[in-house]
Amino acid sequence: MKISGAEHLVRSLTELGVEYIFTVPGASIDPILDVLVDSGPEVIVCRHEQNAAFMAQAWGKITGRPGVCLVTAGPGATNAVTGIAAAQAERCPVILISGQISQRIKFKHAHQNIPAVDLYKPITKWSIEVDYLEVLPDILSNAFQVAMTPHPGAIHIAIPSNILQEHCSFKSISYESAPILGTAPDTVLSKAISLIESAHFPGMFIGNRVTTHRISESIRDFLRKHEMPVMATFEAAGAISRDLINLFMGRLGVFKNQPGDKILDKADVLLTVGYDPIEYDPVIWNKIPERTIINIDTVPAILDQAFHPTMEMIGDIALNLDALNKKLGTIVNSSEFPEVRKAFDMLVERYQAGKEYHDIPLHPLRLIHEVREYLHDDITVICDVGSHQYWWARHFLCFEPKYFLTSMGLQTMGIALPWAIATALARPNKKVFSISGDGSFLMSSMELETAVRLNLPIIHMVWEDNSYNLVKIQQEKKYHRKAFCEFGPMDMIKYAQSLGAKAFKMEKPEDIKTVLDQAFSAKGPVIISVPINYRDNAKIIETLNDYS
Ligand SMILES: Cc1ncc(C[n+]2csc(CCOP(=O)(O)OP(=O)(O)O)c2C)c(N)n1
Repeated sequence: MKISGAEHLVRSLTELGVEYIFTVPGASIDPILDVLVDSGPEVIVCRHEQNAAFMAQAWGKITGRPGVCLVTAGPGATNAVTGIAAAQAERCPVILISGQISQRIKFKHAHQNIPAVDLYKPITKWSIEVDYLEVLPDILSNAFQVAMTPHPGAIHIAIPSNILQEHCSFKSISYESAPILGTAPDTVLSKAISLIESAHFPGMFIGNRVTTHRISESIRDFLRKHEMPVMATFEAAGAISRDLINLFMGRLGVFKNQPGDKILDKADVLLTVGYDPIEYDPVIWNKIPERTIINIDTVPAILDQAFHPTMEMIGDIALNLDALNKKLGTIVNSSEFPEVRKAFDMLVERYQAGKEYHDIPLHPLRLIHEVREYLHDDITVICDVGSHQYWWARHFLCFEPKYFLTSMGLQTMGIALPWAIATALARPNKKVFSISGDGSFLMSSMELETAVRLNLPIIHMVWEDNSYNLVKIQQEKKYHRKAFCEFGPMDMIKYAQSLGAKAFKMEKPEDIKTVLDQAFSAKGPVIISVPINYRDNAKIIETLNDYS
């Protein structure tokens, strides 16, 4: 039986296991939407294509299967750019399907005609237009394969309107999973073992590619047997479990000023595991590029003057760690060195100090401390981009992979609420806790209506200071004055309520527990509006020597 191009697409996506399509409608994709009324993945109607793409990104990040975003030709395709660039930068499998004008009029300066394939080429792994309906299922299966093959990333498929209307018989190709990788050869393993066994100060630096349960478990097993200090990037949150907290030197990124940065400088043999330089440029953190670096990853590192590993173990990260774990003999236990204990004590002290801040407006560390004590480990915490991100990413302890999410690749504002929505869908019946600054929130806050419509259990906290603070503090450091970083106040409570959400104000330490109780017992999305005390924000960007 012959079916239309739109039906082909929906059937292929269904057979590929797609559960949700994040979309904003448009005439060029309405044949697809019409088919989706009767069958196929559940459609999530979004309020901006950028957010639809962010949702698809978070779906890909959490599930490991591509998130699918469907946008209309022209403005729909241009609006999705930031979300797709973020997915590509942060190695999340995503498939963007865009409508396209009919092939017959592509040569013309026609309505909503943009070179979408060219637009997406530099920011995706693969950007292609479907020229023949017969190959649409083939293109989709390949798109799944390319999106999921290391390094995962974004795919763009443009489908001209005439192809959606054509008919032919349907034949799909299934695609189950990314290729299974193996361990490095024995010679490589032996070399790594001899380097680690002769280390005077072994250390480990983990990056965003370690946040699967399997890899995290291998890291944990390795560290239980071979103790050494471990530093993490922001997106590597959760890989280290509670029982190994003693070895954990905190999360690092962009500004080299954390206790863990000092330990990173000390290691003479450094194991970099699933590390992606996009999160923390080695030019900043690696002032001693000639030291021994053993890079354990799925594909070889991009080399530069500051990061050219002595050797690499390429393949399945977990299997390579397991192989090392098994064969490694006695090594120096650098986790007991005084400088390591000092760095650890500083982190503990900083965390414990949280409860001593009695400021009104509330101090970031007080909030983070109380929220950590309040939340169960199975609640995903998602943080937007700005000064608030550095407070949370550095200080919020998380012990499960992919339960603290933030954007450190593209580091784009506005991700928190869309990611929270996708997370609530990916982890049904679990509350999601997300945080934005007032600048980031307003970049995607229209999706609060989406969250309300879907009745999702999201508690979203907004830190309000009426400024783009992270930019402001850097200007003040560089130029001794601020430039164009302030904006006006708004009534966050009324705004949230106007979109149908519940909203609470949190102003003083005594409010914290009460408001969290109210927010967590409410049904559907909740906004917590927090006037924030940013008196200590200059410390976020101080240099390493500014503290002892
Ligand atoms: C889409 C986007 N635009 C601009 C920036 C540059 N930028 C980084 S942080 C920031 C300020 C964020 O403000 P807010 O969300 O209020 O957080 P705060 O820094 O005040 O905690 C800006 C403008 C960015 N990262 N992403």
